[in-house]
Formats: sequence, C-alpha cells, structure tokens
Amino acid sequence: MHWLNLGVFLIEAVVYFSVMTAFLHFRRPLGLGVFLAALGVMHFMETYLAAVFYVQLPFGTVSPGSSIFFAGKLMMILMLYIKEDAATVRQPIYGLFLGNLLTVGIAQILQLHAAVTLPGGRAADMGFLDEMGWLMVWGTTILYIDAIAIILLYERLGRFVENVVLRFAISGAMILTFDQVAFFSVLHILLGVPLPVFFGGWYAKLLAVMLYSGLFAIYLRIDQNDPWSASSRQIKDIFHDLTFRERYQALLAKAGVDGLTGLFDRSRYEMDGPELVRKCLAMRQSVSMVIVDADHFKEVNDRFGHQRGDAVLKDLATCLNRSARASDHLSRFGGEEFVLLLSDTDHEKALEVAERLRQDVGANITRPDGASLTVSVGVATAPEDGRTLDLILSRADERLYQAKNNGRDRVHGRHGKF
Ligand code: GH3
Ligand code: MG
Ligand code: MG
Repeated sequence: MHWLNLGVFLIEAVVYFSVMTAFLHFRRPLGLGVFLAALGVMHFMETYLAAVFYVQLPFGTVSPGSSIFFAGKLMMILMLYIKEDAATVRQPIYGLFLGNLLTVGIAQILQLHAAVTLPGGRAADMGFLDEMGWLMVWGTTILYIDAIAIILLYERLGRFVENVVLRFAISGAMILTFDQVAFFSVLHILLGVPLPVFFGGWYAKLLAVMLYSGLFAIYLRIDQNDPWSASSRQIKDIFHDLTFRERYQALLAKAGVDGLTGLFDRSRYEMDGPELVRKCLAMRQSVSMVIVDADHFKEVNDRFGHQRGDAVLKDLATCLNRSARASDHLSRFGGEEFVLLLSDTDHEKALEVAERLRQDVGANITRPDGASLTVSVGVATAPEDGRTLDLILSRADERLYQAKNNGRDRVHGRHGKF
C-alpha cells in the first residue's frame, strides 16, 4: 500500500512539473499570464491539501500538497527567474504574498455570516475557514522568504557550481529544508505536532526536489533545440541557461575588451587605471607604467597587408599577456601600442620587467618575412614621476619617444636607456 502511494506520489510530481513547465515554456505564444494564473490556482490546491490530505509513504506520513505542490511551486518560481529576470519573477512572488493575505482576511470576514446547511445536510466548514488564520499568515511569510532566498542562493551558487542542474537541486534542497524547519517549528510549538511528521515531510520534499531536478535536466535538453523557447532578448547562445544577471555580467566582461587581441581596450584603461594608481599610492606602494610600441609596424602592413599585420599584433598581445601578473593591468592603448600597469612595482623593477618583455618579443615574435619584431618601451613610475595616471602616461610617452629617436628596440626609463 505504501508503495502504491509512492507510485501515485511520483506520478503527481511528473504531471505537475510537466504541465507547469509547458506553460512556462510556451509563455510567448500563450502569454505569461497562463503560467502565473496556473501557479496561483495550484497554490490554493496545495494549501487545501496540506490542511486535510495526508498519505502514508514508506518513509513516513506526508502531505502531497506541501511536498509535491509547494516544493514544485518554488522550483517553478526559480525556473521563471532563470528564463526571465528579477522584474518578472517578482510579480508572482508579490502576488502570492498579497493574495494569501487577502484570502486570510476574507476568510475572517466570511465567518461573520450565519451560513445555511445545504439540502444534502452538508454544513459549511467553519473550522476550515477558522484555520486560515495565523498559521496561514506564517506559511505565507515563509513562502515569501523561500521564494526570494531560492533565487539568491541559486545566484550565489553560480560562483562555485557551474552545472545548472546541480545548482537547481542544491538550492531546492536547502530552501525546502529551511522551509520544513521553519514551518514545522511553529506546528510543533502551537499544535504539538510530533517529530516524525517533520522527517516524513522533509524526506518527501527532498525526494520531490530530486525528481524535479531530473525533469529539469530533461527539459533543458529539449529546450535547447526548440525555437519556441527563444527569449524576447533573442540571445540564443551559450547564455541560454544563465540567469539575467549572469548574462549581464558576461556582457559587461565582454565590454571594454579589445576585439582583436582580447586585451582590455582604451576605455577600460581609462576606467580602471586611475583607481589602480590611487589604490597603490594609498598603500604607499609604487606603481609603474610600461608603454610598448611596435617598431616600424606600418611597414609590416604596407608589405604584407593588414591581415598579416593583425596576426602579428595578436601574437604580440599574447606575448605581453604572458608576462602580466594577475594584479597588473594590460591594455591595448591604440593601434600597435600597449600599456602595462604594474602595481606595487618600483622603477628599477619595472625597468627589468620592460627589458624582459622587449627581449621576449624579439625572441618570439616574427614578422611574415621571418625577421624579428622589435618594440620600443617607455617606463614611468608613481609617485616619483607624478601621482596621477595622466602624469605618468605623459612621462612614459616622452621616454618612449626617446627610445624611438635613439634607434628603437630599447627600453627608456627615468635615467635614459636601461
Ligand atoms: P615606429 O613606431 O617604429 O615609429 O613606426 P610605426 O610604423 O610603428 O609607427 P606609426 O605609429 O606611425 O604607425 C603605426 C602603424 O600601426 C599604423 C598602422 O598601419 C598600424 N596599425 C595600427 N593599428 C593596427 C591594427 O589594428 N591592425 C594592423 N594590421 N595594423 C595597425
Ligand atoms: Mg605607434
Ligand atoms: Mg610603432
């Protein structure tokens, strides 16, 4: 009998998840209202079931209302968030919260009626209306917290767990555990509900989350090949399973990056540079600038064409990038000019870095004719050469000019050639 109950329990979960996911999936042609209204209707069903309907499963007495439908609703809210964004998902979260409060309020008013007994002898269930009181308010409050927390947790987990399904499962399991503890404590204190009921309900919620995560994984597979799921933003690439915030961050990371070399671009230099200088100076550290300009690069373009020139520039950028530390800031300042900002680095150290760079480029980067590409380099250091990014840039630039004028393929610092 317990196993039969378990079978029916699983069928309920599959039916609920599949139909609700279909509503969510076809939200463009159907309108999102279909999904949201269904979520609200199911919410009433689950509240009713949680109050009156319990079944015996192999691991305890559970309410399908709370373990399948309540757990399912939270997972649906999370899926809506993944598919859309915070502005959208906030609508059902607020709606459920306010709708529940309205239900409680109306239930109180209804009890003022002198209700009649129906012809079949069925009396109005005033007890049920009465129960829709404080317990319901508490449940509603937890639901509100759950819905926000599951989204925040899912976002946070993104830093540690790449797999979307795993994140879905972990967030669900953690939030439903919290929910079970929060709701059960009150049941236990107010109504003396015994401990086994806690564990039965908890296991059932975890079982439902596992099942939902499996179904979610299947759905993602189907979803990836389905034109209906196209978001209104028309981003149909790898960002598909990412949340709106993650998509936004990915776009931000792409902004400020030079398309050819993949290094930061000039705008990023202007955005991050002053801050880097300020931070180092605040900590009484030196910060150095190394400006690198490819020698006779115009000739490379003129002789071999722009495309071959681009390839050489890419190689040059890769070579420079290899020597940059994580705390440094390397950007493409302009055509064939690069700026490396070295945090916590004094002038002597920066000259050594620059000289090593120059030698690396000479040894590793070749032009299409097989000759070595050479670079000229200017170095300046804050605070001695000035305390702002612009000041050290103009010093470094002057020294770069000196390097060019003195024959190229060399590093110039404060005291001339290195
Ligand atoms: P030098 O610095 O040694 O004085 O000579 P140069 O020929 O490198 O000097 P200049 O600054 O006058 O010319 C830079 C050249 O770099 C101009 C342009 O042909 C080339 N260049 C700038 N940006 C790009 C780019 O994105 N792709 C390619 N292929 N070439 C570029
Ligand atoms: Mg130049
Ligand atoms: Mg040049």
